[in-house]
Amino acid sequence: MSAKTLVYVLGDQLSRNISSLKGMRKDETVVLMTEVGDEATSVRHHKKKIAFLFSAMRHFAVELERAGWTVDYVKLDQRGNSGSFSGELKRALKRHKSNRVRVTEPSEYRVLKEVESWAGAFDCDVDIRPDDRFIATHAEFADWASGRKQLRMEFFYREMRKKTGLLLTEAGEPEGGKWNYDAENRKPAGDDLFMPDIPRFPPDEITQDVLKLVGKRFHNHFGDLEPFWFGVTSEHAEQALSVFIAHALPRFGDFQDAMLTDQRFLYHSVLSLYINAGLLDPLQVCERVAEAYDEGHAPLNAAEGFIRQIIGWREYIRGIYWLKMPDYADVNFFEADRKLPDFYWTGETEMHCLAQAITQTKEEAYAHHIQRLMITGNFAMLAGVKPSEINEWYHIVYADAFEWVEMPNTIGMSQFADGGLLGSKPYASGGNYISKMSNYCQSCTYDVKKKTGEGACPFNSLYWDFLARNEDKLKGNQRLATVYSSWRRMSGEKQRDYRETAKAFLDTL
Ligand code: FAD
Ligand code: DLZ
Ligand code: SF4
Repeated sequence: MSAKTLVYVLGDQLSRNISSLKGMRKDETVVLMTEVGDEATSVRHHKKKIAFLFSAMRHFAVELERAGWTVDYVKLDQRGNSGSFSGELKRALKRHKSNRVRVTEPSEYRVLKEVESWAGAFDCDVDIRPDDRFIATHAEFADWASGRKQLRMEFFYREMRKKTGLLLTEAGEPEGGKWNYDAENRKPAGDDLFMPDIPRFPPDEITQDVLKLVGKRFHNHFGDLEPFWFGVTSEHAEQALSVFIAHALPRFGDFQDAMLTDQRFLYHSVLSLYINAGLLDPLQVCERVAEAYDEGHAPLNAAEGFIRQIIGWREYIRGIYWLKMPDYADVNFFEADRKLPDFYWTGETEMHCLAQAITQTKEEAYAHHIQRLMITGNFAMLAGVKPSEINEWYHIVYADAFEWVEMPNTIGMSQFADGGLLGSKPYASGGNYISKMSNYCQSCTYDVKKKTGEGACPFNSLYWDFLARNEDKLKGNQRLATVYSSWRRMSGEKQRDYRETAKAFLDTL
């Protein structure tokens, strides 16, 4: 009998229908899964994220074995574990006397390059399969992008709606007559709203073993390991999806941009970690949401808003990553060079909005989109933090962070470090926006209404200082014409006050 093919399943490929397994015979295949130190420390991931992935990997291996596959699973503390994907492949090829590997294309550029080196390094056949869990292929995105002066998510999203048929009428028109209901998704939340709670899954024996391992090996990584409540199987993830659809989806749209003190999840789904690891299929998630709309359970602004995040933003972000890597990692449009302030690691700051977003990030490995974009991201851009520093922070701190999705969101969307490739203008705001969309300012030491001087909300002066500092680079941007004309109408004295207040604050960082 000839040697078996190794199917290498990576930690974010935990899907039963993963392309590397399609068409394979169980009696001719060994599924290889490995916990390797290099992946946990390529950036020093949040403890909860490592625990989530290791536990989900171990549960997935059991599920595959139950379905009749032979699985060779290498634990992190197993004797002889070399600590890298390549090292573990080399050992497994020898162990199974095999010279054939099949793998679904890695989601990350660095790992793809590693996989591409295997055929030469180990004298074996390497079959890299496309990842068909995404809606657009690399070629489709590149075709769509080629020849366009500007890339904009909205136009790509419409193509994805047409391709999937989601929320389209029988005539092929967008449900309700409009493609996008974003304008209806900006209600600030009142303190008195009833907030659904998200499901929490008590750690079983497998997870408890992983928690011990992670507590020991990665004790000096960022973040709290416990309480650990993430789901770790596709069954858990399905439950989380059902609870979201039943209780939170109907108001997801209205309060998508809202923030409230001590309300960490609001009406968000907290599904990104499951989708990114492969425990939920993104298209099926969207189909369930579209069904909820068809059945009259969720309004159109909620269903469309949610579906747009997945088949619009998530796909668009991935397209940009593969179109622009590896150069994308080094872009720095504003030539920003500030070190990341220490409080990003502790949450210890008088700025209540930042303290809230960072503390919950430390405890949950989660913050919702507006906290990432308009609090931690906005602050870093206004303060002139170096894009690579803030990029690494986002990669470390969130359970859903994989470079392909984290990097364009950070470097492109939140820092505008690509100079407008991904989005049309910087997401910069002063304290006004935060005060309108949250109740954070009510509990802050700073006064959001005060613009300059002692006690003034730092976002106010940083906002104008950022615009003034980068005027040469931004003045041609039509979407900023009004703010720049306000700046120019300000008296010289007022402009000076803003800039001096900003400087005094930045000097304290
Ligand atoms: P919901 O608000 O419930 O949204 C539903 C789903 O839509 C999410 O689960 C996610 O799959 C998808 N989605 C929403 N927005 C985006 C987006 N901009 N890009 C891609 N998918 C999106 N998302 C990640 O998955 N991993 C990251 O590492 C990541 N880093 C980010 C860094 C920054 C600076 C910013 C501004 C955003 C980042 N995002 C990232 C996007 C977004 O913030 C998260 O997907 C979202 O907060 C996850 O929470 P949720 O599941 O409750 O999302
Ligand atoms: C993020 C991560 C971590 C922390 N550990 C592992 C691991 O030990 N084994 C594994 O297969 N995958 C891990 N991952 C996810 C990989 O980094 C992810 O599969 C790649 O980024 C894909 O390119
Ligand atoms: Fe944040 Fe300023 Fe509001 Fe304080 S006053 S919470 S620093 S926006």
